[in-house]
Amino acid sequence: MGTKTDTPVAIIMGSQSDWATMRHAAETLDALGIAHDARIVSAHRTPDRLYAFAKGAKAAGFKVIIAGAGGAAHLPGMTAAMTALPVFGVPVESKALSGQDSLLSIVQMPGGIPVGTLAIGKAGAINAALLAASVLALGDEALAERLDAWRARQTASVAERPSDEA
Ligand code: RP5
Repeated sequence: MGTKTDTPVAIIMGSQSDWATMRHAAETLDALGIAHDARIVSAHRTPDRLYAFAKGAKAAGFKVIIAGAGGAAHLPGMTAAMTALPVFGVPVESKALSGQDSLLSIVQMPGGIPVGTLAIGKAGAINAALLAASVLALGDEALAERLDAWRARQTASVAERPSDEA
């Protein structure tokens, strides 16, 4: 990994096919004004790329890593094995097992190597971004205010009663 970046969040995913899910993390970070860099890094198909990324992520300036993968989803755990940066894992919904394989692969880490595991699919991708924002907001008061405002808008958007039109 080359020059240092001011981009605090790396979004990595095992395949182009994961982007349909992981773009929700990117969009949520955009809404909060958090710079991010999205990359395809496969634990199985590009192991050397994974090694270079994970070993160099902290020195490159990243502060949080969001890692999405499906099926035999080793990407978040292998990344966490090679960096002490916080890693949030997003189980991508697989065709064969609806993402239950992804979820169990990501969540069942051995004690000592943590991956903060989110829900399967879009909700997990959104929440990974929000967790990344919460971590970064600890040292960034302006971001903390944007996050509070985002949550207040969400609260305000919930109607008191259901509508037939919705
Ligand atoms: C995993 O295999 C990827 O994270 C993806 O979710 C899954 C399927 O990949 P493709 O066959 O669509 O490239 O490594």
